[in-house]
Amino acid sequence: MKKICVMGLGYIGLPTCAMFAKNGVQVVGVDILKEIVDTINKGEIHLEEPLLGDIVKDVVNEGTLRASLEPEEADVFIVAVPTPNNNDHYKSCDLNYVVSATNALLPYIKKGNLIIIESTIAPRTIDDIIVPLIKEKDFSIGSDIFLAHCPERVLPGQIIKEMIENTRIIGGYTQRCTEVASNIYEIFVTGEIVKTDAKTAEMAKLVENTFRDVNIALANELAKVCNRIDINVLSVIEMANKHPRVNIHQPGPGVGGHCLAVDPYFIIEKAPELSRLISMSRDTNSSMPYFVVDNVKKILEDIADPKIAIFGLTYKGNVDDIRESPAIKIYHMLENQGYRISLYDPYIKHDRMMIEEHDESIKDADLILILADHKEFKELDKKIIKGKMRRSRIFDTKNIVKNINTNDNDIEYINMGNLFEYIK
Ligand code: SAJ
Repeated sequence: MKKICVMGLGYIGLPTCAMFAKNGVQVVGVDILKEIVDTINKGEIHLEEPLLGDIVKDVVNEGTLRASLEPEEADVFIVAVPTPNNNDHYKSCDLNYVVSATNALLPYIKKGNLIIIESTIAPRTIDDIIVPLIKEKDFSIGSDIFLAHCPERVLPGQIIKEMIENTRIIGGYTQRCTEVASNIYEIFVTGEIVKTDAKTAEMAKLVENTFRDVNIALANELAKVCNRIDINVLSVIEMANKHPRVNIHQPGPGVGGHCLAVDPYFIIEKAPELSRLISMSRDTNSSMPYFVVDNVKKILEDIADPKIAIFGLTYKGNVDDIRESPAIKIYHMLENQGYRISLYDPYIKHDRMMIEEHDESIKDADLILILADHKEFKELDKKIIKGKMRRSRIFDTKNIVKNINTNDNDIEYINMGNLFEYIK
């Protein structure tokens, strides 16, 4: 059986280690942070993801997974390190971690080895950046050693299930590389294995998230337009989506996370003058926190020294992840403008932020501002809201509340649909 060395033990690297180890492969997971390495060697995990903790515990106990600060000789090397945006004009792809992880593993490479880059990378990175690094070692790629880009496409919160069941794109530098890499994923992937070349795989991964970002931007733009001309955007989207070939996404307070808010820029950087639609969609989605703050101001215009209870700070519902979260941005903007604010989020631990209990957070508040679609917000306790708030008003930017609606007489319920009635 083969041995695999995985560089990076984050949201993708660790589940990848766990899945190979669970299927009997010897795995060494490498990370630069000692705390992470120590945690995993104890059979514990440092991030929240259903099912992952149990699998890691088992494979560490069985001895198939081990963590280390240094890479070691193996048959297959997988690079799964972050690729943030550079702080430049186009927010281009920062390849520093990918390049340094690749350089770190090169001294351990032998003839016959396979290197896989799983990190999301700008199109042509394998051809233009990684191949020259490997060629410096005098290896011939496709015969001595093999190289492929195999992007992951898993959804946080269901990583294990999706890692097994999703279609997997395998983009080899040569056809032989594609074949060799496909054999590895066949160890645990039950979804379809799609074989292509490296640059097509790079672009396909970016385009998936760009598709979603552009469609959310359309929904957000429609929300702005409809509220300008007194039309309920949520009804419009619901109706339009009854057409069999229409699927408009949902408007909201903006787009967060480490994928949709990051990946489209990697396409833009390669041909900025040709990617106007992608660029404008990014701008539209990034403008939504300002739209929310402007309208909160209007909603609260008639109240002296208002208090806002923010419900949900994560970048999306039912996760504890606040990376690139538009909710955090909105919170800081409102705070800077002098509003009294309390925070409530059932997914965030109290010591991480000034999170209060539900009842405490809405005490004397004039507005509940919902910014994440956590399932706990579907049913709100009307009695407690009526009893505790100074003014019973909700602005639900995610349209998540189901037991209170715009016709409610006791509680003023505002969402992206009827917002125009409150901001004139
Ligand atoms: N959002 C909206 N309106 C919508 C849908 C989402 O405003 O109609 C917002 C969410 O609230 C959130 C953001 O978009 O702030 C992104 O959420 P998401 O659930 O669309 O996606 P991510 O970033 O959690 O994960 C995406 C997934 N990609 C696609 O669905 C095409 C996932 O499959 C990828 O693996 C992941 O990016 C990634 O790693 O690239």
